[in-house]
Amino acid sequence: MVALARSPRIQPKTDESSAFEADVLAGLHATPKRLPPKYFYDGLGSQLFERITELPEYYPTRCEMRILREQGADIAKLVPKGAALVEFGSGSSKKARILLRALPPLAAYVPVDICGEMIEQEARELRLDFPGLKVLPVTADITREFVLPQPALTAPVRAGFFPGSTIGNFEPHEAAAFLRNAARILGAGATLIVGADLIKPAEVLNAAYNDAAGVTARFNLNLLVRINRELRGTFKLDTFEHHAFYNRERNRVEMHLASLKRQKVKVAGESVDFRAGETIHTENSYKYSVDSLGALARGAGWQPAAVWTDERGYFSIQAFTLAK
Ligand code: AVI
Repeated sequence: MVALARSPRIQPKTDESSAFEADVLAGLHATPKRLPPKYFYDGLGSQLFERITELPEYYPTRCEMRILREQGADIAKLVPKGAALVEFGSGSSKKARILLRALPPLAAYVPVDICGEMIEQEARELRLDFPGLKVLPVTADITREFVLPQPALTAPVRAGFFPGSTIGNFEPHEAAAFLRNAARILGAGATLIVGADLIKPAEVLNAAYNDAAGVTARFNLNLLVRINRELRGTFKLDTFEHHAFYNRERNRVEMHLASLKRQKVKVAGESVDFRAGETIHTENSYKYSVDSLGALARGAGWQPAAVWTDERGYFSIQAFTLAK
C-alpha cells in the first residue's frame, strides 16, 4: 500500500479526479458524445480563457467591464450599506473590484469558487487593496448549497454577484436551479446582480467563438490534452478540429470537437470509437434577451429590478430582488 502510494506513476484518486474520470467516460460513451464545460479550466485552460477575454472578436468581457465602470454607481444603489456581497464563481474577482469601488461600506465580501487556492490568493490581494473590507472566501461548488461565513449570515441583508455570463454555460434548467439555490443562500430581501450575454446577429457570435488567432480552438482542444494527461487518454490532437456555431433555434453558441477520421481512442483503459466527422459537444453558451432571463428568474422566485446594457445592446447586467 505504502509503496503504491509513493509511486510517482500511481497517484491515489481524489474525489475530484474520480468525478472527472466518471464524467468523461459517461460523456464519451453517450450518444451524441459530450463533455462538461467545467473541465475546460485547468491551469492552461484558465490562461487560455484569460486570453480569450482580450481577443478583438470576444466582446462580452469588454462590454461587461464597461457597463460596470460606467453604471457602477447606479448598480451600487441596489446594495444597501452594511450588506454582505457574495460573488458566485469569483475567479480573479476582477469585476468585483470595479463594483466594490462603487459600493457603500459592506459587512463582508464573500468570493465563492471551486478553486480554493485561487480565491485565497485573490483574497490576500483584495485585503491589501480594500483595507476596510472583510474578505471571507468560501471554497464551494456554486451549483450546490453552501454555508456562508457568520458575518455574511448576520448582515441585515445579502447581495449576490454573478458576472461573466457564466449563467449562459448552464442549460436553462440548470440556470433555474442555480437561481433557486442563490435565493436560498442569500435569503429574504436579497438582490442578485447577473451578467448575461444577449441575443445578437449570428455573424458577431460566430466570430467571437472562432477567433482568427485560434485561441478559442486551443481552449477547446485543451480538454483533450487534459484527458490525455490525467486519464491516460490517447487523443491525437491533429485528428480533432474545433467547431463553433450559433444555433438560432436554441439561442446558443455550440462548441464541438470533430473527429477528422474514423478512429479508436483509449481513455482510462476504455475504448471509444469515433466515426469520421463525429463530434464531442463540449459547451453551450446560451444567449438571453432581457425578457427571457427575467422569466427564468421569476420562475425561481426573483423579481426583475433593473437592467443595464452597452450601447449596442450586446451585453446586459440585470438585477433581481427577493421579497423581504
Ligand atoms: C465562461 N463563459 C461565459 C465563456 C462563454 O463565452 O460562454 C466561455 C467561452 N467559451 C468559448 N469562449 C469563451
